[in-house]
Amino acid sequence: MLACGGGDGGGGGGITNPLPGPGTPSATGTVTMGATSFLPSSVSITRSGTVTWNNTSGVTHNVTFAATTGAPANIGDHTSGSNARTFNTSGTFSYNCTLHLGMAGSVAVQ
Ligand SMILES: [Cu+2]
Repeated sequence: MLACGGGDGGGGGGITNPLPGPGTPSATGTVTMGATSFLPSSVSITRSGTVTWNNTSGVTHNVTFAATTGAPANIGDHTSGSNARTFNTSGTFSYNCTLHLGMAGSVAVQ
């Protein structure tokens, strides 16, 4: 649950908002699939925006959405490469990798 605060180590994955106003969603988001986690675990995008999941881990993962309404198609098992999904419905869509317990994230669509 806890997603903010410390523990931001390595990789230069810090989020910098070029525009004033923290939490301003952008049209696109990028999530890196690590060995057992999604980084960042939550992203915010505007409606009709796109999130791309990059699997750079060499580990087989999937993206399985909890919601069946409003969420885009799940991303099946894969070991490398990038997959993008467009979100046309507002709301917060949580997802997980069914292969790794506790590997979960969410997409907030505004
Ligand atoms: Cu996984």
